[in-house]
Parts: sequence; structure tokens; C-alpha cells
Amino acid sequence: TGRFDPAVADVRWQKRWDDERCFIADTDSPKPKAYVLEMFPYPSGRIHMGHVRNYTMGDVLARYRRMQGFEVLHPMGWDAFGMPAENAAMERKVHPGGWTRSNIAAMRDQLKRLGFALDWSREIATCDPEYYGHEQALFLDLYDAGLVYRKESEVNWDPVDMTVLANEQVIDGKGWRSGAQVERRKLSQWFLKITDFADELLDGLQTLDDWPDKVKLMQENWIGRSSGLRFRFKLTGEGADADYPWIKAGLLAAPEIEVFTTRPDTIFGASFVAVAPDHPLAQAVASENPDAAAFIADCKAGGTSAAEVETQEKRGFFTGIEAVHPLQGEWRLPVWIANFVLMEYGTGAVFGVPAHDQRDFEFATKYDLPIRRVVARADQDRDTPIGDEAEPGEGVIVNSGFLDGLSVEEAQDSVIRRAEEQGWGSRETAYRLRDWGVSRQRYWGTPIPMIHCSKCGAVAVPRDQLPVVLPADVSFELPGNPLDRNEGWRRTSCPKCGGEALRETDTFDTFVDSSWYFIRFASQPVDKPFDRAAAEAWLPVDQYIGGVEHAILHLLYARFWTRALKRIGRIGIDEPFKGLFTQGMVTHETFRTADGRWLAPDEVSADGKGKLADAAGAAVERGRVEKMSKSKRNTVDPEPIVARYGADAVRWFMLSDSPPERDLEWSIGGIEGAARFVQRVWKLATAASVGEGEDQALERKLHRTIAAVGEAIDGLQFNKAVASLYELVNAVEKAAPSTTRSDAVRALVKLASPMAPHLAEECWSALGQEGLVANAEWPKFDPALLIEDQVTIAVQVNGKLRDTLTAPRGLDREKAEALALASEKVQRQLAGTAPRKVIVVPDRLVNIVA
Ligand code: ANZ
Ligand code: ZN
Repeated sequence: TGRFDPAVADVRWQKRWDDERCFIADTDSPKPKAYVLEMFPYPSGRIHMGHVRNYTMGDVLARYRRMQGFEVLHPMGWDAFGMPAENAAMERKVHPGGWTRSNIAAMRDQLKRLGFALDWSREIATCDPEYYGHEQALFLDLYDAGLVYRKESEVNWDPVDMTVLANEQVIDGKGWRSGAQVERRKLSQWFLKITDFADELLDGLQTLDDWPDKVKLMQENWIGRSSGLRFRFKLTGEGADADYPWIKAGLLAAPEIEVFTTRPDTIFGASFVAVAPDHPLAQAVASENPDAAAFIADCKAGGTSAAEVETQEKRGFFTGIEAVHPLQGEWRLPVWIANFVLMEYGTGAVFGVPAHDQRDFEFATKYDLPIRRVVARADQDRDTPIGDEAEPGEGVIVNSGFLDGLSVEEAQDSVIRRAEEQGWGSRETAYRLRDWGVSRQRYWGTPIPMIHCSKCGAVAVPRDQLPVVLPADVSFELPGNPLDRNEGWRRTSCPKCGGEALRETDTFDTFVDSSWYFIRFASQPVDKPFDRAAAEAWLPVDQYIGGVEHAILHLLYARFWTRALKRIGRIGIDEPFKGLFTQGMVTHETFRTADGRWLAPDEVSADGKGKLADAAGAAVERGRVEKMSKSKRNTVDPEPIVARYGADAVRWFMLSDSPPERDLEWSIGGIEGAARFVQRVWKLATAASVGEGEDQALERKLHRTIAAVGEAIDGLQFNKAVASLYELVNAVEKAAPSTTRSDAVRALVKLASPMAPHLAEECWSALGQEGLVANAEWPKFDPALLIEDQVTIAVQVNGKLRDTLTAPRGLDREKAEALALASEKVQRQLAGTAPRKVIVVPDRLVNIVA
């Protein structure tokens, strides 16, 4: 027998599983179904440790569910569109398609070497027309249902590279490649109406009991439902008269500004009104006033992301116009254009309350506007001055006329009621969530199936012309989207009027691709995106596992896409992912030189006194343990580790050291420990140890382990499952040969098989067992044997010992009496008569007087 040799065993069993089509999911199976899914990878070129950890967790659950008797769907595919492929094309002069496909081939091979129980027959790559063609069809279904529209929207524009940048390509307001100050530009883009689903998506979170609370909270905040008051201020002063040029020119419908507030209770604390730089009023002022125009242009420098806007210094421009306070007709509030007001939220205009809002406070301080307290805590009164920051908290209303003395909430209701009665405003719910702009000015993505005709406008590509295939002949010599320059592909005829027309050259945001791939995994007919019944046989995904970095966008878009498909009658589920688990990261030590260079661990050596230095002898400091990343140079490539130690040792280590939701620190010592454990199991399975008789202690240990491992895997507490198996191995090693010991070894092999499947198959076959352990039934436990502590109770009849019983310690008198009376031997003594008296000494004795 010798040592377990993973180099031989891994390949042998991977081939057997393949040959026997073990993990091919059968939709028509009568068994109960389980759908286990890990977030599919981006084909960057190589599998990293984070992938290994993620996919190992899913694999343990998938294999466990199969052994429990479920028909399991555990598929794999590739989120294959996206920018890195285009960057590679520009840098290395390779085609994004070729680059992506060779990465997929390499990574598929790496995953196969880890022995994952995947149904490879359902593999999907989102860059295949067989996939994205169906996506185009689904998009057109949503278009027909009125859930898609086109609108002007701002993008980040790099004026040097002459290209549109994604938000993540804007770093501190500058283009990542050119370093040029990014500008905002307006482009016509396609939007999906996710805001139509804002309430559903928010309320649906309540049904997701198997999701981490933190993820639900992040989605809740992202959707950001808040209720308040929407109302109009009348304008006065120069520029507000009915015959003023702006109003005449229609730049402004009426001399009014509509604002949205969540704090109508603070209305008497208002000291200014502010509009967004894109607000029609700001545009109107700019048409007359070059200084205003210059200020607005200035606001446009910098990125478009809300985070970017929020961190900027607050700045404004006074328009010369004034607003009339709706409840204090004599009060006039100056109207400003301000960079911190967003056009996309609420109405794009606010009233500012410096005393109780921090942004307004900073703005008022800078421009010397009044700061007026209208809310006071118990320890304050109406004259307590505001300190050096705003007080956003609760309290009693002061300095506010008819609202004085009310609580914040009462005052909010009161103001809203008055506004509605007097007709200048109404209660309103606002959402932070914006419609989803899906247009990307990029080549390597799904072509948006639309055609632009100068006569008919935007026209959908007819279904029988799908897929709109991405042309292969493109060049990346010039900046921008090569599709724009590909005249042969771009020029087409209008499906409506037959005239000359141009294809849409934008492609989908890659989040569209990942918003329905889990449905395509469940059902993949050739002629349509999915078959409803087959998809519903599997969905929702029972357990989805992935990184918390997808807590918002991907998971929200997938939830939206599912609900949109339901609304148009394509599928009957509300939520795509029943269970969600977000695993921790794989971390590793870092090293840094005095001048700030990161070094890989193998570039560092220690002298006799433990001082660290690089190859040239320069001093090196030990850095923190951080997430593996190329920039910190602390990554470890799984491939050589798997080649050296075998798949099972790597899998075992990935599960063993930390709870799965926490970070796992990579260490070679950990891998070596896992490899030693693999050999210990192998030794137990192969060392001859035939024995007779039973070993009750070991039997109890075994049954407790079966229960504990099952419970741990069910709860995704893989480290606990591993710890239980360590204990069982210790116990079996110590036990003398017996039939129980042989049973325990067989059960151990089954229990370890989800984590270390190659080892388990090898042991199973060495033990002379039939078939594959992957197909074996999960061991069952006897609940009676789980009872921790047993006592022996003597049963006497008229003072004479007649029986001894085993019972759990601490059994109460009544139960002990019942147990004793149920004994056959006692019954024989009593011969049908009722006992005169029963004396119980807990945990020791039951004496029956007949
Ligand atoms: C007056 C007020 C007084 C406000 C106060 C807050 C505190 P949430 O809760 O996130 O929905 N606001 C409204 N529209 C805005 C926009 N387009 N850009 C920037 N700020 C905007 O935020 C609602 C509050 O954010 C609103 O309530 C408004 O300021 C501001 F003590 O009105 B508030
Ligand atoms: Zn036309």
C-alpha cells in the first residue's frame, strides 16, 4: 500500500467521475433537487486562491447533497466579457476573443485538477453568441414590455485618450491611463427600469432569511427609500417675472422651484435654496450670465460617481433670485447653484438648513448664510447656539411658529398636512436607486440589438436576425470603441423602412451577462433563452456562494432581472437566490523595502539574527497580512501547490483553518498539515486491522461525528466539519481492532469524501467497497447514541436485583420509574399486578415494592 500518491489518484478518479458522468444533472430525475452555485469567474488567465476557496466550499456542499440523495445541479461557466480583454488587446496586440478563450481553456484545466463535482456539460461562456444572442432576445422582450428606454446621460470622458471611462477607471478625478482630468459628457444611452421595481426589491429582502444581514442592509441602503415632502417655492426678484426672457423662452416653465425634503419639520430653519448645476434654473441663469456658466462648467470637472461628488468641497454660485418661504410669506431665501446637489435625486433642488444638515452647515459657513436652530434636545433651548457642526438628531421643534413644542415626527406630519391642504406640496417617497444604464462604449461585450434610422429613430433588431454577432475584424490601434470605426459591420438597413441605418455600437454592461446566467445553467435549449418548466425545476438557487464585493450590484441586478422576467410572464419565481453565503478572503504576509517596494515572500531572506533583506542586501520590513493581490506581490499560485501536494490537501486546508466567512491566512505549514492528515486517513484505510467484537465508546464517537459533520456542512461551517473529522481520526487510531473500528473507517471515508474526494475514492476502493464513494449514501446516525452521558440503573423488585438499564444521566423520577416498569424482567415479576410502591434513587436505583 505505502503512501497515498495524489499525482496518480487525482487523475484516476477525475477520469472515472468523467467517464461515469457522475455530476451531470438530470432535470427529469424524480429525486428532490438541489442547486448549488458559486459566482462564475472572470477568465483573467489563472485560477487564484480566492477561486479555490470559493469553489471548494460549493463543492463540499454539492457532494454532500448528492450523497444525501438529492439530484444536484452544480455548474460552471465564464463571465467572459469585459475590459481586461481589451486592455490585453491594446497592450499585447492580441484579439480579446483569442485572449479570453485561451484563458478559459487554461482555467478550466486548473479547475478540473481540483476535482470539483461540476456538470461541465452545461458550461457557459458569456462571450459565445449562443449565450449572448439569447440575452439580446431577453433584452428585446423587456423593451417590448416598456422596461427599456433611451436617455441622455453623463459619462466620464477622458479628453486625452478621447474615450469613455468606467467609474473604476477614474482615479481621484483623473483618467487611469492618461492621468488627464476627467470631464463629464452627455451621451444617449439605454436604461433598464430597475426603479419600477424599487419597492419590490426592497420588500423582497424580507423573504431572504438565508442571506447575510449585512448584504440585505447594503441593498436596502442602495435602494434608499425615504419618505418626505415635495413642494414648490415661488420665486421673486429679477429673473422671476412672467415676462422675463427665460420664462418666455421656455427655459423655465414657471417662476418656481420644486424641492424634496425628508425633514419638512425643519422648514423654519431654511436659510437658502440650492439647485444642481444641471437644473433647468441653473441652465437658464447660465444662458444670461457667463460667470454662472463658468461655475457650472467647473462643477463638471471630476468624475460622475456620487461618492466623488459627496467628497468634494462644497461650492456655490448665487443666482440673484430669491424664493418665498411657503409658511412665512415675508421671508426671502437666496437661490444658489451648488455642487453638492445632485440632479438625479429627488427634484434636483433642496432647501438648506445649516443648523441640522452637515452639508448645508459647511455651505452656510463658507458663504456666511444664517444658521438658525429649529430642533432642541432636552438639554438645549431655542437660544442654544449651534457649535462647529450641524445637529442632525431628534428633539423638540423651536423657533418655528405653529410647530413649536412638537416632536420631529409630529412636525413632519403637520407640515405635510398643511402643504397638502394649501396645495403647495405633497407627501412623496424618493429612492436613491437610479435606473440602470447598460450602455458601454466598449467593443468586448454583448452588442445592444438596436438599429438607428434617421427616419424611424431607434428600431429593435428583428428576432430572426439575432444574434447580432460581434465582428471579429477590429483594430485597437486608435482609442475609443473600434465598433464605431467598423463601417462594414455598422452600416445596415432599417428593419422598418428599409433605408440606410446604423447599428448601435455600444455593448451591454457585463452585469447584464451575469444577471441571468444561473437561469441558462438550469435550462439551455438552442432556440430560446430557457425553458420555463426546466428552469423552475431547479430555481431558485438553493445556495449561492461568492464574494461580498458583489453584495450590491450583481446581486441586485440579478434580483431585478428575475423579477422583470416574472413580470413579463417568462418565469414564476420572485427571487433567484434562496441562500447566499459570502466567504472571506485568502490573505498572506507582505514584505516591503524602506523605499516602499513590495516584495514577494521568496525574494526575501533572513540572516542569522532574523533581519530581513532583499537579494541586493537592502533592509526589508515585514508588512501586514493582507488579501492576496498582485500589487502587494503576496499572491500564491494554486497550480504548483496542487501539483506538489495534491488537490485534496489544498481543498482540506482551504476549509480547515478559519470559519468560511472569515479571512483565511495562507501558509505552507497549513498545507503540509493537511497533507499529513491525508496520509493518516490513508493509513487507517489500508493498515490491516481485522478485529472481532464491538467498541461502544467508538461507536458513540462515530455517531456523534456523523451528526456533527452533517450539521456543520448544512450550516456551511466547514471548519467545524473538518475539526470533527480530526477527532474521529484520533479516536479510530487509538481504538483496538473491532468490527466497530472497521465500520468507523468506512464511515470516515464517506464523511471525508466531500472535502477530500480523491483520497476518499482511493480508500473506498482499497477497502474493497463497490462503486464510487461519490455515489454512496451519506451515513446515518442513531440519535440514541448521541446522548452524551449514560448511567446504569439497578432495578429491584422487592429488594432483589432483577434488571440493569442504561439511561441518560439526570433522568427524572417519573421517567426512571416508567423505564423500570417497562422492563420485561420486571413485568414478569409483577405478573400483571400493579406495584404498591416505587422508590427512585436518581441515576442509581429503582426499587419496586410488589
Ligand atoms: C431639508 C433638510 C433639513 C434636509 C435637514 C436634511 C436635513 P435622504 O434622507 O438621503 O433621502 N436632498 C434632497 N434632494 C437632494 C439632491 N438632489 N441632492 C442633494 N441633496 C438632496 O436625503 C434627503 C435630504 O437630502 C433632503 O432633506 C434634502 O435635504 C437633501 F435638517 O431637506 B433635506
Ligand atoms: Zn427607418
